[in-house]
Amino acid sequence: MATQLLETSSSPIRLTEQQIAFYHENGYLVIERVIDEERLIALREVTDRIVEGARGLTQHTEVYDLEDSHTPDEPRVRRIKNPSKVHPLYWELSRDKTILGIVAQLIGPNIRFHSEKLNMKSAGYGAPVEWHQDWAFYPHTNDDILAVGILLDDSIPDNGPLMVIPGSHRGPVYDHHANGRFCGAIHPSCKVNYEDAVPLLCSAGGMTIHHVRAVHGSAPNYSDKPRRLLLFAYAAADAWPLMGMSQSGAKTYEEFNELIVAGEATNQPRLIPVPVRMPLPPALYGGSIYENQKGKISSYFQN
Ligand SMILES: O=C(O)CCC(=O)C(=O)O
Repeated sequence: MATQLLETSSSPIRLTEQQIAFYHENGYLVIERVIDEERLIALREVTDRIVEGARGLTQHTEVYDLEDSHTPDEPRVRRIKNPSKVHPLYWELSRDKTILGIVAQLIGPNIRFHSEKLNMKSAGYGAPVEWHQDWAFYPHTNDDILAVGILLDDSIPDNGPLMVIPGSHRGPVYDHHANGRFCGAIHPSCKVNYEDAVPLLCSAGGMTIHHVRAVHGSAPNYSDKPRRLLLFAYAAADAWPLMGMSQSGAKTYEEFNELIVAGEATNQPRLIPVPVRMPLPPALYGGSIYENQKGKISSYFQN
């Protein structure tokens, strides 16, 4: 696996030719030391405070996706939704020049922010995410789209690291339906080589990248170490969302263009021959991937 040591924060990070080739061949990359210690500590503090805000809640909200075992007295947060709308530290990170500079080397200089979440995977009970392709949730006119994952904690074999199946981004889009509805998890009948999966191990402050078509998932976290992963998805500006602009939260064309975080917008989508399945009819359970996947037929990961 490609784990690389590069310059720290604020300064640009230039990927080597090998790293770029590795990403295109395998559909993922791990880069150590992207954000510095000071920022990491601040992010963890902010995150702890936000989690504490889930005390007293009895159901999911616009901000919190709750573990099934959550209670109002013992808050258990599975995900902070749209973190950049919740705290400016996350917003700054989503527009960070070092991160966008890395993304530009993989999908080009014109970049649109697509979506985001902070998956908590808390020590002892953090929920699994069943195997899936992000592409099944948000197909576009081309697949120059990726998700960056900033590690707030070390990602180690035991704490439910994100796992990717190398090369799967060059394969089919698998069936993510169950009982005639989208469920955000790969159907058990699909032939996927799960035994090839690679855990994206990385120190806190480092970053994972996975291609929008890469098959990925993660096991529950029964260890005593948390694994918080802040995920930002970015698309080439000419990748047009087949499900419409609203998937990125944009109500108008102007709002859609406000999501450009580097380079320029375009009204000329680039079309390439990529396999697509629409995530329709929509999932029975909405709100997050964890809820979507409750519609699945069988589980790969035991919860
Ligand atoms: O947090 C993880 O391990 C998986 C994240 C993911 O794939 C998702 O939330 O869509």
